[in-house]
Amino acid sequence: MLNIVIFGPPGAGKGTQSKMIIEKYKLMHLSTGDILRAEMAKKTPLGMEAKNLIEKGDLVPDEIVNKMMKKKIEENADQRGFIFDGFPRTPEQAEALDKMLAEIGSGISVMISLEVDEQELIDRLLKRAEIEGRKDDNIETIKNRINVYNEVTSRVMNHYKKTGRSRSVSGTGSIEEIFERICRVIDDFA
Ligand code: B4P
Repeated sequence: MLNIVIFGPPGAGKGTQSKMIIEKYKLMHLSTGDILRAEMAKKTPLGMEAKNLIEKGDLVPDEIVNKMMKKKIEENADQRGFIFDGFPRTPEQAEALDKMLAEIGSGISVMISLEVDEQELIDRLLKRAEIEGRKDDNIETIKNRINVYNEVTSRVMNHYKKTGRSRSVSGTGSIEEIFERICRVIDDFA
């Protein structure tokens, strides 16, 4: 299997690039943000629990997200591979993901971290707010999401650095240029 973690702060372009990666490499896209927003739209118990946390820019508890992802991985173990977008977001989630993949005889091929400076992240998310109207794309929540990334999520990098399977890519420039940089990394590990 080819299993990729696409990593980076909110607004780095994870979702944008994932859509292009799945087309080229025929992988399954697993975005915890998208799955949680779908649960919120259906007003399921999980969605109702996630709603307040997401709208404040806080993380949904590890046990909820891990359980949700374990189910998706088990149901789709016959895929060519996965792109994990927005997951793992804590070191605990990273360890849980290793176990989930080991259970289906697989593992992470590479973690790609998109590097974008903070002002550019804020500008992108405020622009998206005008287009999509996502409740968590307002300045107060964006700042909290960036803090959560700096305080908690950035520690996930160390997990993959230890295995030698992490690469940083500049996430600034045109979407196509960034995609080319990402493909070069994937082709090295595929
Ligand atoms: P996510 O949905 O993962 O939100 P995100 O970090 O903002 O990334 P997204 O993929 O949407 O944006 P992208 O960078 O592609 O998470 C939302 C919330 O869900 C979290 O805050 C948390 O509460 C919860 N959650 C999710 N996963 C969780 C987990 N594992 N554990 C706990 N809680 C979890 O793009 C942003 C914008 O930039 C877009 O408008 C795009 O068009 C634009 N853009 C992209 N590339 C560009 C470029 N090169 N130039 C200019 N603009 C660009």
